[in-house]
Amino acid sequence: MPTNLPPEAMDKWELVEAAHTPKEKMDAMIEFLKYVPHHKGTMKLRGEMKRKISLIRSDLDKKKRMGTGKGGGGPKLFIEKEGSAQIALIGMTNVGKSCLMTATTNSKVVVTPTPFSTHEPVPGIMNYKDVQFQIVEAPAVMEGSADGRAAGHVTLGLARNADGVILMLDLSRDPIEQLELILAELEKSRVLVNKPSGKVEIDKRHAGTALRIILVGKLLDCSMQEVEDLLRSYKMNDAIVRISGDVRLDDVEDAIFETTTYKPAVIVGNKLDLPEAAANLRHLKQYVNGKLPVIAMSCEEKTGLEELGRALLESLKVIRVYTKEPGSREDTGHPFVLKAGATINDLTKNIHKEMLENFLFAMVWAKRLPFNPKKVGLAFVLQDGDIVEIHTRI
Ligand SMILES: Nc1nc2c(ncn2[C@@H]2O[C@H](COP(=O)(O)OP(=O)(O)O)[C@@H](O)[C@H]2O)c(=O)[nH]1
Ligand SMILES: [Mg+2]
Repeated sequence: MPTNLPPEAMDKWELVEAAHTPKEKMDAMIEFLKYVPHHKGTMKLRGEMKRKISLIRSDLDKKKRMGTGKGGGGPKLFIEKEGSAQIALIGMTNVGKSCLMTATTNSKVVVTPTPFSTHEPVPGIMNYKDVQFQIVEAPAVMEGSADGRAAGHVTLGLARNADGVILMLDLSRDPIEQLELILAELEKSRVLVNKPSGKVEIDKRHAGTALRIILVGKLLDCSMQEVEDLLRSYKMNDAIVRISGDVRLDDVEDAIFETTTYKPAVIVGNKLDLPEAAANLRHLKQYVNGKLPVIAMSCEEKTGLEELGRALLESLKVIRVYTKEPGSREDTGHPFVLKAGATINDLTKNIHKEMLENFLFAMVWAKRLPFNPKKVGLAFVLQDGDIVEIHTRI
């Protein structure tokens, strides 16, 4: 549903885009909101703006408190990323999130039958086959989290900021109800776990050039002219806009406000050791119907942990590439974790920029090759488990 904003709102939006500091941005957003009419089509936008305003506000408050030296910073909103990927652990209270943290990571969290005992995000590192996942336990989700209940802005902010999410359910209670509640709260804060059919990317770093729209996909309910008119109405006169897949005019507007983000997700059904759990797991799998991976486990009995590691690796689409010094017989044992589809070029750049300048060739050992090792160039596409030896001029 389109927002159909009045021209005054469009003018105010230009000030949001032009803001230099968080405070300026927050003030401009508050001003902008005054001109956004209340109707069904603007609900999403209003919600998102309020969320952003409250995030900036609590950040500024925290800085102020720390600046004057009075009291401690309040709940931590974001956790510094560590390891190869950050995963937000999301679930209702008492499903076993803290238990999963103690079973898989080095973190010291408290497992208790008391509901809502984890108020702040708690990070821990989980090692899986040489990849380090940073798991962050988020405060429990409940109905109304997206509107800020029970530290909801912390929980959903974490999900938005992470590289992926674990949706954790208690299999001894109705898992479908829990999943629907979590997905509804995530969706209200515009964090989606199912791949969108299309993508709109707006690159605003091209001030001074003309507006360029590159269409590789299909516009479902509008023409190119309408897309251009919409962008210009928000004063986007010098951006590069890439549209791929199936896209609606609504998606273009979403992209202008940077509202929707997509996160890879793994569903975890916990407490498989309890009665009813097996039957509930069957219902859950039927309901999810292969759209997301479902891992069953018992944190208490420590089963299903291996499967979780594998599912995370697959959903995040990362690969492990091992390197070896020329002349050495063994690889270093510490892989580089790269995005699937990465090439020798990406790997070399990752090791050292100078290495790329002096690159001669690489030797690759891989199961899929008929002869090992194979001499390759920068364009060679790597796969999980490949071993590489890079030869340079110096
Ligand atoms: N039977 C069973 N109980 C579990 C399991 N995992 C957690 N629990 C229990 O569920 C309760 C809540 O666990 P906790 O990890 O604190 O949940 P959180 O609120 O999601 O962090 C505790 O009493 C745990 O002992 C499990 O796999 N099986
Ligand atoms: Mg907990």
